[in-house]
Amino acid sequence: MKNLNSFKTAGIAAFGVFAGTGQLLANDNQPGNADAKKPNIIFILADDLGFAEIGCYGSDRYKTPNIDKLASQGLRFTHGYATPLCGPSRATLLTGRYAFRTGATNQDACSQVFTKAEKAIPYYLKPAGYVSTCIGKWGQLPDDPSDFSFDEYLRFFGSGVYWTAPGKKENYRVNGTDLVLKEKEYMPDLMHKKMVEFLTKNKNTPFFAYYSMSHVHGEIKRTPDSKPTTTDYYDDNIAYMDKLVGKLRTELDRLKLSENTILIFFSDNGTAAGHADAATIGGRRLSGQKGTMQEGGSLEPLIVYWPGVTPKGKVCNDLISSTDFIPTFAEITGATLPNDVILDGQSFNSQIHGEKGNPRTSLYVQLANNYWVRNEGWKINQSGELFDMSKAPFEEIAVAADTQNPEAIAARKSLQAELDRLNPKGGYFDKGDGTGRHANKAANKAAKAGNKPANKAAGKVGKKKKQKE
Ligand SMILES: [Ca+2]
Repeated sequence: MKNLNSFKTAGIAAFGVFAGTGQLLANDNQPGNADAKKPNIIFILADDLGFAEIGCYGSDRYKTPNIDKLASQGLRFTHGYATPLCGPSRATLLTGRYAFRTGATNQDACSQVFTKAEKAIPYYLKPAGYVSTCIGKWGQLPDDPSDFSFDEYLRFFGSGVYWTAPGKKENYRVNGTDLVLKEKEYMPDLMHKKMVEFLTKNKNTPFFAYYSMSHVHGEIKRTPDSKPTTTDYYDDNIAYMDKLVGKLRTELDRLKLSENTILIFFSDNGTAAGHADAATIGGRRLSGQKGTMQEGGSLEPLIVYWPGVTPKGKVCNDLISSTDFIPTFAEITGATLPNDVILDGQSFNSQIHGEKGNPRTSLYVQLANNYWVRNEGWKINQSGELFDMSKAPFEEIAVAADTQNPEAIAARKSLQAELDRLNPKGGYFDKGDGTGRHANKAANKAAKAGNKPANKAAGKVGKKKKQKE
């Protein structure tokens, strides 16, 4: 575990090494115990929140006491990965399938190619007796959460919705009814209220809640707690997000739901460019940021707390992909997964139970036609470029094509074999502008008019209106 050793030598206490105990913890909620009440799952998904913006991950600047507490009680992962941009990330996470299979290769493709023919997490949990809700962001994805098997929802449109304003009313939708956010109403507080309603109504039924936060996606605005003298609202937004996690836990306690509820905290992609330099650990920022193919784009905070099950305050360095949630949830809930659909994840239920399990040996991430596979120490991309990850997540060192290092040669061979096995080129080909943001409709239109292949025309198109991410 070369890269993990580097964490230790860097003196970052946040990166402890978790040695699996192999001990099966006694708990009535063990999967397979037919007499046990099935656990609830609350999946908190922050937006654009990076790895280096959480206290327990070693953030120099930001304080997140409630999320840190969750980690100190539960299990904290140091190698949890998502797709580096909002829409494609959510499509991958919710379906458990890579973009070359679903077509969700860029933001626009998420609404144009990715369809409700793809099945999302609640589709699999429903037959296992779970009711589900989606609260918050559904931006970039097509249709409504109800089209992806959520029983109920509150969704807003776009990203980073906080306040309505006279010149810019914020719309949202609750179970098919369109509403307008009132003046002085704060969307994150409204979402919290909706979550409490859902928990109260379903306290006696196993539930899955996808809590898709507005924080900390831009445009960053003041929070209800911001002081009149505050000038940096970003710090306030991270603090408010953390406060909402604490408020949720207070409500779970009040409703006596805490003991049988699995709380998961994750983010959809790394820190946005404007905030990446401030997101440091031990004075160093991560390589890359949101929208890039470096660690700063995809490495996320991932914390799982299941009272009585997750080992207390442990750290797990196994590679975890956002595609892994579906098989993990299936194992926990007893849900059946189909044989005729390729799901890319693998369960980490064993690690959640404090066992060694069968950790991933490699992990895949894709955005547009850029992709990579990495293992503990090395990473290879779509062009066959190899990177030494021993100094990741801060540095990714390019390895010369003619390297004679036997470790590098072996890594190149095994990682390339994994890419060949996945065969991304055999699936959907991204026809966007290469950034993962745009489908570049203008280029496609021009290509059609000029009878040229869209991919060749794409390079000749000028600046397009920037879409909200
Ligand atoms: Ca995002």
